[in-house]
Amino acid sequence: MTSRSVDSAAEVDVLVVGAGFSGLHLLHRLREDGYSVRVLESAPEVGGTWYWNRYPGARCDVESVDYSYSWDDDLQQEWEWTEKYPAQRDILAYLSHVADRFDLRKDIELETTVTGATWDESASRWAVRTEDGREYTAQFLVMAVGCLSVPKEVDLPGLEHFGGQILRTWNWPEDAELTGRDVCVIGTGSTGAQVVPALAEVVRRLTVVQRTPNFVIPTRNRPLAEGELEAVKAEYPERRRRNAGHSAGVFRSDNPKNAMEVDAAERQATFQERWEGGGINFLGSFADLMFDQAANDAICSFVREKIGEIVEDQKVADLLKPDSYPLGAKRPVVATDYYETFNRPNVSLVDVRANPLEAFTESGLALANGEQHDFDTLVLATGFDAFTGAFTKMEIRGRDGLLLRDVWQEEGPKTFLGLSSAGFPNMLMPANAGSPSVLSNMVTSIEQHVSWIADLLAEMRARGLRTIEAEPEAQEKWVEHVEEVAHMTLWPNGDSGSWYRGANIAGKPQLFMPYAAGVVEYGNALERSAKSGYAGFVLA
Ligand code: NA7
Repeated sequence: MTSRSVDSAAEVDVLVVGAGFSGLHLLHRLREDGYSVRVLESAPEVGGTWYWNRYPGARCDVESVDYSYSWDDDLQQEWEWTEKYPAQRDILAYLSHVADRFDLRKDIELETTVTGATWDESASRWAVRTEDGREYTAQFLVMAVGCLSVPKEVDLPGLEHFGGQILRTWNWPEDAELTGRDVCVIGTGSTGAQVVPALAEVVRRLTVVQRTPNFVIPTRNRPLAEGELEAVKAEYPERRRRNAGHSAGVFRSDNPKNAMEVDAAERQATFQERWEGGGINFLGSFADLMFDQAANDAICSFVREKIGEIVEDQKVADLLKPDSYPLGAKRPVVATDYYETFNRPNVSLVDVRANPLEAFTESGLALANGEQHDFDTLVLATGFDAFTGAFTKMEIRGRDGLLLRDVWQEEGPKTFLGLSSAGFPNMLMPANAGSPSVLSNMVTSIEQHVSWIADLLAEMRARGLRTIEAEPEAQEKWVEHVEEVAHMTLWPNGDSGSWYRGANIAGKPQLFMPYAAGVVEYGNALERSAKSGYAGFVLA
């Protein structure tokens, strides 16, 4: 390893791509451990996904006090969250504060887009290239690029004919002004369900284009009550321990009972209580919701009834009711006043499943049955090339010129423990495909990985080892295991088109990418490998 102070920033021990939750934590931890670290970030500010996704209504569905770092007690005691669920601007302010407070900015290069990286066998180092022609070399390349950072290619027929303005939720302009406009939103996933109610309040007319309806759970966000934050702070270490001890990486008071073992009245009362409580806790109504089709059918029926009660026009309500997949198979959406928004006189729903979108015109869009909808602003909330997009976009060449894009586009993201891919030594991938990632509180999963990576690097330094890489056989077994575990649940079922398994993008290899066994089981697998001398990896 080179010494902590490097002569040239172009040569470092660890190069981290991305300055979101993972990148900032990695920089802090590895720098403390004595490595030279450089973080390259394409945005003009830190924050990762929370910098880019600044559309109206953007909010996290994990509680503020849990969607934050646990590794510095002063930080968690000082920071003042104001609402139960954090808005995008609050998370961004928090991450910006972390960057300042721990003096991280001096090792972060903003507005620096990595375009490729090549493994140099003779030097056992990565050579990393940026869009503006800079080059770096590093012993370790850590891809802290996020699971949802590259938008899906927009596949809308004739979009080039549309004459109005087009806004993208994943790169929302700071100065977007939509008051009094006629707006159309395409996409009703987590993003669409958040942006729709926020826009409905300011625009003149809002047309919502829906292809597949989603199950939308009410957030029930609220300001934190007096004393609430102080109470959390008083028991923070215990709270963080409980979070790390729950499969979702955030403590939920899950009901241990199975839905079909209680009578209909108890089932209804339980769903009702959790629906009123709001948020992702609704999924903890019963233990078997993701395992037993009948239990899942029961919670689906409950939500469909709610949609029917909330939405006044029953034709619209029926269109909003999902019926082709289990609740959870497509990422459950948590949003505020989503269904209520369809009662507003300025909002209309256009179903493009029964009546497909034929083409965009100068003034709007035309449907297959000849219907025309006019608007002056189009908002795209069409989703992401999840998990793999950030990797396949770059030219990453491992041993013998092996191109990661070729391997992953053919076979999907094959890794051991989600951390390393055979043929790409010293490239580590925190909280992405092959680990619990999006099925957990991302911050808990990131902390789990950062501490494991820090231990790994310390061990390699102590033993004078230069490289680590997934063993091909262990990798094959891990990918099979991830798939097998997913198939023990209802997650991969139904006609959901879910990005969990690459099904939102035509031609993308379909395999279930996050590890469904959860943070605790996964942590055990990490520990087993580390304790047995990093079994499943080749160290040299
Ligand atoms: P999602 O969940 O992938 O949602 C994208 C939405 O866009 C979804 O409703 C899609 O319908 C719709 N879409 C995409 N392409 C089209 C076309 N061509 N025509 C009509 N509708 C289309 O992305 P989000 O950004 O909402 O959420 C991603 C995650 O980010 C979220 O879960 C959080 O974790 C953060 P479809 O379902 O494919 O029929």
